[in-house]
Amino acid sequence: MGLNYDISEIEESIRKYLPSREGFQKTVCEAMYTSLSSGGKRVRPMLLYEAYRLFAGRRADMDMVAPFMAAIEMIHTSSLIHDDLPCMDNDILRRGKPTTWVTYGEDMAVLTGDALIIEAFDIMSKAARNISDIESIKRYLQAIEILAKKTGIRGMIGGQVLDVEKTGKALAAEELDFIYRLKTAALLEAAMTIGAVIGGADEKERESVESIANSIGLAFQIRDDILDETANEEDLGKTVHSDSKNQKTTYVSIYGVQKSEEKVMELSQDAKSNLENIIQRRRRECEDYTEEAYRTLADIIDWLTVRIK
Ligand code: GRG
Repeated sequence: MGLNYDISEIEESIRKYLPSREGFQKTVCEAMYTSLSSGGKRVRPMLLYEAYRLFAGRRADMDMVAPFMAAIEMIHTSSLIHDDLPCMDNDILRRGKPTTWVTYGEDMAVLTGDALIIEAFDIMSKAARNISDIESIKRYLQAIEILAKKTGIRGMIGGQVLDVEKTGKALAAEELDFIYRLKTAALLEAAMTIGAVIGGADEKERESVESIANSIGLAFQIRDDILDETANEEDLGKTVHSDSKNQKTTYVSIYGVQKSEEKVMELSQDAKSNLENIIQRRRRECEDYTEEAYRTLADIIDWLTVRIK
């Protein structure tokens, strides 16, 4: 099953925030441009935007969230660049192209990843500076805080730390769960909660959205493990069997492909029914509620459940 979603507007808005490719630091600016323009499903900006629309309703305006959509894709891309480095997974193919370190060298790849993270925070803080009403500024600051938390040691980096330390070693179930929640689910949680916060979700709704994104994120990582085991390099656009090559314990290596498929289905089903629960009140009480974002989010969850790349 494919997803009928036009990502061209998302791509266009991300490109708008990239630095110009000139000056003595041109090499890294080019590597930032290349890594961000070379495909990718754009799942995180997509989820961010749809979660925003879910709560903003008819007031939804992409300009309100565009800086965050660009920022989260930059941070995600930085993590892929660093993850592919020889000192991490040592992979040579990503999004159907040679990895950043293969094209630009290890030194430039480290700097490109670093630059993307810093650029993301620059874009978000500038966006906060450009708005005048206090309520929106508060929401923007909360969004920046969420992204910092979900990227750093309490999020993606924290998960990667254990992942790296445990390479080649057996993992306890709680360690595998920790790695998946932090390394992968945290950034999807950031995407959806940032969208919800800027769209005007209250605290309880924000927490529910975070828990839905957590289920989507765990399902996403397990699906990633399945694809690493079963897909071919051409379809996937990245190195396959990377986990076994790097002696990684994964959900698939413990439970097998069949059980992993079932787990993905179960988590996606949970996410969809919890999503249905939280929008009941919106449907009843919010005058400008629109059904479209909910339907699109449900379609995205279905698509991610069976994605082939
Ligand atoms: C530099 C912020 C930063 C972190 C460094 C290397 C690292 C710490 C973390 C690695 C995190 C990581 C790569 C987790 C795996 C998540 C995952 C399944 C990524 C694949 O995402 P897709 O399928 O990729 O959305 P596309 O190419 O479609 O964007």
